Amino acid sequence: MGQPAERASRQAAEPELPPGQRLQRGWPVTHYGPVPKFRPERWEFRVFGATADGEKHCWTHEEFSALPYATVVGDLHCVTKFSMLGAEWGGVTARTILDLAPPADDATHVMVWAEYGFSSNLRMADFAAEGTIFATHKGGELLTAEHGFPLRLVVPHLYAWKGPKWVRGVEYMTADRRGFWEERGYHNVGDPWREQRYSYQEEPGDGPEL
Ligand SMILES: Nc1nc2c(c(=O)[nH]1)N[C@H]1C(S)=C(S)[C@@H](COP(=O)(O)O)O[C@H]1N2
Ligand SMILES: [Mo]
Repeated sequence: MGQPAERASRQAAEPELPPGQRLQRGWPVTHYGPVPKFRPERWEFRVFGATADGEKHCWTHEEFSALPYATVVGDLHCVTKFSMLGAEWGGVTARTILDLAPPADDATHVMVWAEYGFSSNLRMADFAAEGTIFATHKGGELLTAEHGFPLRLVVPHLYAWKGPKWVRGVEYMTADRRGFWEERGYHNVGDPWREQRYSYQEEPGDGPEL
C-alpha cells in the first residue's frame, strides 16, 4: 500500500495526480444505468451479513440523517482517467457505521450495495480508512440526484467505482466476493496510485478467482 502518511503529507503540500490521470474541470456524471428516484418513506440503510451481534441494523432516512455529521477532504479518481482533487465531502464516516454496527471478528471485506443492485467490494481496511465517508454533501451543498443523492460512498484512496452512488447498505463478509465492476473486468482492489485499473493486472492475493 505504500506509505500513506508520507503520501498524505505530500498531497497536502501539493496536490498530485495518480499516474495516468488528468485533472477535470467541473464535475462530470459517470455511472451505469438510470438515476433512481428517491422515495424517503421507502428508503432505509441496512448493515447486514457478518455483524458482531448477528443482527441486521437498519436506519430510516430520518434516523440516518441524525447520525454524527463529519467532513473529509478527498479526491475522486475515475478509471476513465479524470480526477477531481481535494473535494470536501460531508456525511457519515464509515468508521461511525463500524462503531454503531460492528462487524464480527472474522469479517474481512465488505460489499457496499446501492439501488438497482449495483455493488462494490472493499477490503475491511479500505472501508475503515479515515477518508471513507457516506456522503450527503459536497462542498457544503447537498448532492444532486445524478451525483448520488441522498447518499453515496466516497473512498478517496481508491478508484471512484469503489464508491457507489445511491448507496443503501453494507454487507460484512468473511471472504471476498466481487462487486459489479470487479466482475466485469475492473481490478478487485483498485488503488489508483498503483494504477490497478483492470482485473488482468491482479496479482495472487488481490482478489478471488474470476
Ligand atoms: N450506483 C452507482 N454508483 C457509481 C457508479 C455506477 O455505475 N452506479 N459508477 C462509479 C464510477 S465509475 C464513478 S467514476 C463515480 C462517478 O461519480 P460522479 O458521477 O459523481 O462523478 O461513481 C461511481 N459510483
Ligand atoms: Mo469511473
